[in-house]
Amino acid sequence: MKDFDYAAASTVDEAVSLLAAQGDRARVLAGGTDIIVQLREGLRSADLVVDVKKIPELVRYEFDAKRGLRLGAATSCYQIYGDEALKQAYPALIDSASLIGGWQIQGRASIGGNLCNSSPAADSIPSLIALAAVAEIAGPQGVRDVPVEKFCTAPGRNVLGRGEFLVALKFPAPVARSGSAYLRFIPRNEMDIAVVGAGVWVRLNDAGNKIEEARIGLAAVAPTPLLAEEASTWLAGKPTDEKTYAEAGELAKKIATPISDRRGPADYRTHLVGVLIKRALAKAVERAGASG
Ligand SMILES: Cc1cc2nc3c(=O)[nH]c(=O)nc-3n(C[C@@H](O)[C@@H](O)[C@H](O)COP(=O)(O)OP(=O)(O)OC[C@H]3O[C@@H](n4cnc5c(N)ncnc54)[C@H](O)[C@@H]3O)c2cc1C
Repeated sequence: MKDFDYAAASTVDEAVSLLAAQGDRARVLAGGTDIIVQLREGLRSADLVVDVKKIPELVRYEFDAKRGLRLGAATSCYQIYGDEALKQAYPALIDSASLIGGWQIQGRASIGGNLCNSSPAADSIPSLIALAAVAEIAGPQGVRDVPVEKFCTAPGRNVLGRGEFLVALKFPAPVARSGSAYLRFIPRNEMDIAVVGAGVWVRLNDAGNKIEEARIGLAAVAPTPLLAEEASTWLAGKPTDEKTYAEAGELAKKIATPISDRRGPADYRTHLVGVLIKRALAKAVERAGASG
């Protein structure tokens, strides 16, 4: 591994100054489960690595049922998945946090790092998209917000500019009769990269027999994770039944442009989009408390 300098920022401003001074020769370090591997294997290089875990607001989260969730970008998966209130409010997020790597990885890996690594197959991103999370970014020009579905721009690339870094992910407050779920397909039971990942959020009518609103996020079917807009909009007003879920899956397949690789050929991945959306919708609807 090539030598690099290490600095631990203790404030957001300090991190911005350190990052801005080094430009694209600086890298942020959160849990290190991607970046350390990438630096060691020469997939990325850096002259300076800026550790953001000493910035208090990066490693904590605040949840209020009326205001929503503010998740510090370097908060590790293990910090959130034991929280019953979060499990109730944002089950898709907890589904994702619980299956990233194994326990050892979850002790280090952050949801913010998973987003900033910007892999097309990242397991948290479909859930973040489905839950309408917004990325709060700090930089030399101040703070800006970017919806997660607009964050990734290409495999391993995102909207972060010189001196910018992710401070927090902000989630809207949970609403009544809503539910969410994340499912992925992998050839093994665990510790594998998603062949396809699907995150779903739904809000039901008072009777619990129709979907009023929905959002679907997809991973591993395009160069970046996607919001399946047409399928999401189409679901509004539809009954909570298998036919609806299957049709939404068919619509979402239209935006899938997967590659073929050793984990699966493109047509298989496209087929999986339909299967996973159907199952994730059924789970999200059940969690939302559907009737009948
Ligand atoms: C054995 C193993 C199994 C894994 N299994 C899975 C899996 O099942 N599913 C899955 O999705 N992933 C998996 N991963 C990858 C997963 O651990 C990472 O994507 C993790 O979530 C990244 O978080 P981190 O805190 O470790 O980030 P780091 O490695 O510290 O950083 C990741 C990237 O994001 C940048 N970055 C981090 N934080 C910020 C920030 N706040 N602002 C700006 N840039 C930032 C870094 O510079 C780096 O480029 C696995 C990794 C390993 C080693």
